[in-house]
Order: sequence, then C-alpha cells, then structure tokens
Amino acid sequence: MSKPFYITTPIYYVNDRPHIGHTYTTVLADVIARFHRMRGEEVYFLTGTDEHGQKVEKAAAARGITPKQLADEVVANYTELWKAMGMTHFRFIRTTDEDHRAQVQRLFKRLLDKGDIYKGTYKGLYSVSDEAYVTETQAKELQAQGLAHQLVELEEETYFFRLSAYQDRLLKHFEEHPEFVQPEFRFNEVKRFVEGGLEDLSISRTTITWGIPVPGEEKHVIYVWFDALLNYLTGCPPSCWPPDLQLVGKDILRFHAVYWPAFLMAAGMFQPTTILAHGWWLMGEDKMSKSKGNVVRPDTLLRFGNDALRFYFMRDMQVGHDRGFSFEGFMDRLNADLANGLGNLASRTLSMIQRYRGGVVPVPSVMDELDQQVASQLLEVFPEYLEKARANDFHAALDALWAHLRALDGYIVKAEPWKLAKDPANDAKLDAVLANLYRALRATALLVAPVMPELAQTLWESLGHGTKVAERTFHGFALDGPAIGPIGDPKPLFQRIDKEKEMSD
Ligand code: ME8
Repeated sequence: MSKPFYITTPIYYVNDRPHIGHTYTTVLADVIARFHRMRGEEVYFLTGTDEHGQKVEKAAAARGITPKQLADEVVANYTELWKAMGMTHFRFIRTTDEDHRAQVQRLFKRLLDKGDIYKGTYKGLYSVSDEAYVTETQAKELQAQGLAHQLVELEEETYFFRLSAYQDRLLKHFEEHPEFVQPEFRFNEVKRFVEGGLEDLSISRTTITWGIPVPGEEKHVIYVWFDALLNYLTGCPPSCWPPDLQLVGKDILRFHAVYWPAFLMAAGMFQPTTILAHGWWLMGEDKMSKSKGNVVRPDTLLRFGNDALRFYFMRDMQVGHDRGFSFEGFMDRLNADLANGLGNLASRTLSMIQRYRGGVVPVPSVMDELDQQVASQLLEVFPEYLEKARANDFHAALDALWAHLRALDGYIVKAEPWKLAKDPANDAKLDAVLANLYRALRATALLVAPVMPELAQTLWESLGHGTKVAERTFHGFALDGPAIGPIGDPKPLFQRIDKEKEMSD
C-alpha cells in the first residue's frame, strides 16, 4: 500500500475572521484533495489555526479579552465556514491543542540536546506585524513604505536555531529535488536567498507570554514560526509522513522553503515533496489583507453558491500568479461559464434526448466526420484535463474543458438536431449527435466533481445516474460507454446572476 497523499494549508492567524484569501487556499487544498481521492488515492488533508504570538496577544488586549478567548471565537468562524463549504479536511489543528504543545516542546528539547538549538543574545529591529526580526535592508524598505511604526528595537536573551549550519544541505536538497518548490520562478528566489547566506534564527522570546514555554525555562516562549511550522508534524498520523503537497501564499514561502526543511533536517525527518506557493488576490494594486482593511469576506460571494465560488477561484486564478478581484468579473465568469456555457449545454442536450428519444440515450451506429471529430476531441481533452489537474493547474485544466464545451455549442449549430429530428431518414445521424453530447456531459460531471461537488452531482443525476459521482475514479472510466439507463429530470445547474440588479443594490 502506498502512503496516503498528505496535503496541508497554512494555519491561519486568529487575529481576524477569514477573508477570501484564506478561503482561496483552503478551497485549492480541498479541490486537490478531492481530485486525488478520485484518482483512487487515500488522502489526508490538514488545516487549522496559528494562535500564539504577539499579534494575537495584542488583538485580544485591544478587545479586553484573553488570547484564548479571542482564538476560540475566531476558530469558530473558521470551522463554521469550512463546514458550510463542505471542506474535507481530516483534522483542524490548533496550535493551542495539547498534543501540539507537547510535540513542540519535545522537538525543542531534542534539538537543544543535539546542539542545533543554543542560548545567546539577540539585539535588533523586530517587526510586530511579521512576527520576525528584520534585517537592516528590510527595515529600510519598511521605512520607505511608511511602515516604520511596525518596528520595535529589541534586545533579549534568546534561543537560536543553528540555521547557518544548514545552508549547504539546503542547497543540496534544492539541487536534488527540482520539484521541491513550485512554481519555478519562486524556487529561484528561494535559492538566491539561501545562497546569500543564512544567519542563525532566534526562536524564543522573553517579551511575550502568549505561547508555548521553553521546556524547563518558562520565561522563554517559543517563537511563533518554530511553533507554527511544527503543526504539520503534530497533525499528521505517522503513516502519512512526509507531506506530498504544502500550499502556502507567496508571503510565507521563505518560512516553508528554508526554515521548515532545516528544522526537519535537524530532526532527521523526511522532507515534504512539494511546497506550492500561490499568488495573492489583489484589490486594485494591493494585496487583500486585514491590515489594509480592503478584504472581501466569503459570505458576500457564497450567496451565489459554494460551487460557484470554488469554480471562480479555480478558473480565474493561475496558481503562482497574482489576480485582481472584482465583483463584476466574478459575476461575468459565472454567467458565461456556468449559466450559459455548461448550464445551457446541459439543458439543451437533456431536453433533446427527452423530446427526440423519450429520455433514452441512443447508441450511435454510424458517425460522420464531424461526429468523429467531436468524439476524438473528448478523448484528448479528458487526459489533458487530468494531467493539468495533477500538476495542480486547474486554471489550465478548466480552460481546456471549457474550450471543448464551446466546441460542442458549435457542433449543435452545425448539426442542427432540430432539423434532423424532422425526418426518420436522419435517425442514425441524430443518434450520433445526442450520444456525443451526452458523453461529453458525463465526462464533464466526472472531471469537475473535485471543483464543484454539488453541481457535478446534480448533473450526474440528470444524466441518469443514481450513484455518487465523487465515489467514481477517473481511472478506467469508459468515455464512450453506453448510458446506464434513461436520463433523469433535468435540473438547472446554475441560476443566472442578474448583474444589473447586483450592481445597483
Ligand atoms: O501567515 N490572497 O497566517 P495568515 C491569497 N499563521 N491568499 C491569501 C491572501 C490573499 N490576499 N491573504 C492571505 C500566516 N492568504 C501564518 C501561517 S503556517 C505554518 C503559518 C492566505 O492568517 C495565504 O495562504 O496571515 C497565506 O499564506 C495565508 O492566507 C496567510 O494567513
């Protein structure tokens, strides 16, 4: 038995409610998790929250509550949202969980005994918003951006992680594992950073109290990133290790591609296979972020349906690149691809099968050139979709599939089934057209199931299946197999959004 496919999202800070940036990463992970299940793999999917550190301590103080109270409140926001959205994670890990605290302390102690962690003094500028000491260059950049107020001067006794000792081993690992960081241009940035030299990393604080104490020396609290990154270890049953895919926003790639593998090397553990850094959802030119206050909350979009939001995320964002969010673009995409594109094609096809063949999908006896062209296009687009999705590029996979759906619209226009239906002499030709359209829709329901689980199931049932599409595997799916029975009642797949009304509200 091969080990389960283990996928993770970052664990989100609990200083604010989720916005669509967090929602995007979790949706991407869920789509990939579902995709791997439909490849016949067992999947272990982990997400959760990052609850310690100064940011949370401050946000709680500002509200006059304890950090744990704040965390509990925000965690409920996350877990309720993920539940409403049908996320299929196995565990929601919190860094305040007892097993995590024990794990962090255990590993800290082990690395201390080994000499990878040692005690020293640190003096420098610390960025409160990044929860990290900054270099002089970084400090200048922040000052230039008018963000100097985020910096405080700190001098403290601290425990260091001997990161400098791992430079060569990290570079060697990068060299030997070209799939370690994706996309490639981000991997190059990481390599350049490590080639520039690594300093030892301060991993404890005496200035904060909200965190996991250093074992045996309670005045030191373990620095949030050492604590946070280890969640992937705590949250993983031993049979799942190592992670196959770790999703992160580009903002936290360095922590995941440099510190995290170094911690694992020190612990003598296997490395994750791939860390995938995606870009940001932007508002205008700016990153959508709670500190800028320019965020879109998922509930404003979820009223158009969970699947609609999932589809929009996967279809519009090219993983690795940034993408500007606009409500108008969101509505246009859904109307074009779901109400018109797929929705329209499905309702036309189903009503023709109903009207011309009493709901029974015909088995074609002959195919002319045009029919054959359409049939072979499906045979090509199916593996193409799977290959792109396997590379986590759902943007390209959906693009290819929707190009095929558009070609089918053209096929209907050319074949004119309503004319064929008028003369029994054209029966064989009409059979071929209806069967081709049916097969394409059936394959589409299967392929989009990880992206739009409910819509795919509705379509699957309309096509006459009583089973769960998500329980099928892609492997061995007979694209040109006969229909299993008469089609069911056509149900609308997506309610067209009244854009004018939405824009004027
Ligand atoms: O960084 N566009 O937590 P966080 C796309 N606790 N994705 C976005 C986004 C945007 N505008 N804004 C946020 C932390 N994200 C740490 C992580 S992991 C051991 C610790 C997503 O609450 C993206 O995945 O600030 C990013 O990496 C994550 O939210 C940051 O969430």
